[in-house]
Amino acid sequence: MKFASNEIDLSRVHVMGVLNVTPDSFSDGGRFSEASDALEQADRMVKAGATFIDVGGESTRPGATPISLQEEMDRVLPVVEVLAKRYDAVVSVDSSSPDLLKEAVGLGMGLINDVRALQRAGAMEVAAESNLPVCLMHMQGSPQSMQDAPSYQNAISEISHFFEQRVDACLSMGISRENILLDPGFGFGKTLTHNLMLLKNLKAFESLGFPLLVGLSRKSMLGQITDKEVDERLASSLSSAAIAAMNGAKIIRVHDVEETVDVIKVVQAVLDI
Ligand code: 8Y7
Repeated sequence: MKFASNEIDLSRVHVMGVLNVTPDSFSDGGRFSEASDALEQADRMVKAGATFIDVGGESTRPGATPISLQEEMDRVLPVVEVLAKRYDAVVSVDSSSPDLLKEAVGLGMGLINDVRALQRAGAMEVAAESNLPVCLMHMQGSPQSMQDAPSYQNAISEISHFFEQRVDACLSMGISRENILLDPGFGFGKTLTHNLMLLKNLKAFESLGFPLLVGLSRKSMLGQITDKEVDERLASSLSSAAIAAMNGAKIIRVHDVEETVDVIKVVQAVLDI
């Protein structure tokens, strides 16, 4: 798949490093809110072997207060520009805002990572115009309310149905089939049981024919299982990365890039035999 100037072989498993440029992001506590701190963090992730760096300025943590578009643009765009100039890694942008995404195209963004699956007015048009790959993530509800009472008759089939609908909408807007990735959205309107079922049955989504991206790193489902705080979830994050990669995920979105790269090397070696 071609991400701006970068051709990435998605028959193999890749690591995406999370770069939060949001002051209230739950796991970094805002330590990387300053652009220069963000750049140091990005530097470490690239050197540790991240294929993608996912830059985000809006916290989608359950219950987080929405920020203004101007604030999101001020945080994200300068970082995207510098990273795209400085590194070979693909610069992914975690945003649902069409105006921001439009600006980011010209600054070297390589992937649109939209947790709202291009459902905001104008977002699909920007994605189509950009010719860039887009990750369509499933979420039940909105970040404000999604963890109130997640409910499914059958999570796998409902999420698959959502994917089919969003893919059809994208294709009819002129987004190319070759530019679509899917993500079941761990923790986005899902109970622990839903999340575990999705992780165990990830291959069901693989059969839709699009590469899978997943994010499990430090998420509350891991805290529920291990009874550990967010800064004590490295081992559980790594085990979830290994399971996801064994079950077909091609891009694993994580905070701890160096450790996850080792895990993925082991999984890839097994997959290659
Ligand atoms: C995901 C994500 C977040 C995810 C994709 C967190 C932006 C919450 N999670 N994007 N973003 N998939 N594609 O805990 O699971 O990192 S934010």
